[in-house]
Amino acid sequence: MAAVTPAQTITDELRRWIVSQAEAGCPPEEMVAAMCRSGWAEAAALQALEDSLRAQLRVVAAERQAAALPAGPMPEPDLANGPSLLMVDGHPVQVLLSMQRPRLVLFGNLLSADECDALVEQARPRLLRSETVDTATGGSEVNTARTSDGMFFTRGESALIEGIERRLATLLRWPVERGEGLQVLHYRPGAEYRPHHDYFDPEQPGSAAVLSRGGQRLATLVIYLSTPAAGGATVFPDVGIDVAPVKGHAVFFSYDRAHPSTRTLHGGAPVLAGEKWVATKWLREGRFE
Ligand code: PD2
Ligand code: ZN
Repeated sequence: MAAVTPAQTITDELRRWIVSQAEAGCPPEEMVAAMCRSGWAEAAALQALEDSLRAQLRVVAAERQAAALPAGPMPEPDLANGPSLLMVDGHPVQVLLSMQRPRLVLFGNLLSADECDALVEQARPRLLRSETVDTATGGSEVNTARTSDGMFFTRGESALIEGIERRLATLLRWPVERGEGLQVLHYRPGAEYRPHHDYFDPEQPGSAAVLSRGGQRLATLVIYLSTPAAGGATVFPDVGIDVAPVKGHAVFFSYDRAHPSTRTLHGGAPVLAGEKWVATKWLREGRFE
């Protein structure tokens, strides 16, 4: 049995450990005994077990409900015939990996090396410390969970941007007007983006303002504009997937509901050496003006 966190707080890591042990058939008394050996009081360990497993039951119930619901149209590449190469507006894009839950596709050569370099050079003079949406107000704020620099292009603002947006719209079969402007992020060594979901939580008071402009986010495309020497993977902790950043590659993932059951929790692992540049495209339910 793997080691457990030696603390009395129920961290996400501890929750995942409890769920994985339970799924592997470990009896509850063995989990409690392991936690007690790591310094937990027995009553607190029992409570942590109960809370974590109840929360997991709610996730499973929501997943079952979601599976029974007819989904609306979603951004989605045409992989019906299992292609390893897609010709998109005359540009060859490799399909390197496709999985269903989370819905995730890894593309190769989505952008050429020259397109990546040109995007970086157009973004560089406009970079500012990245901000995230303040869930209370809907405004944006500097956040220690995101230590990159970033900027947004306006849709169609240059011939380069317009061409890339057209290619993404064709690839994902989603109109340009239903996409946010491309965001470029720059991570230096040590910079990271801690795990989060990209959809807006409808329960948060600040979400109304962002949802009023184009509706919910349905999908994300993270395009790698550089290959850092080490680190900087885009990680999906719910499913244990680390996508290595490779210049020109892109990871696409979609979420048909604003819920963790989509398994789209993801983050940018710290860059260990070199620099990481990405361009992110978010696709919305409605027109984003
Ligand atoms: O740069 C990344 O790998 C990354 C990770 C998580 C980007 C985003 N999220 C994002 O732009 O939302
Ligand atoms: Zn993200």
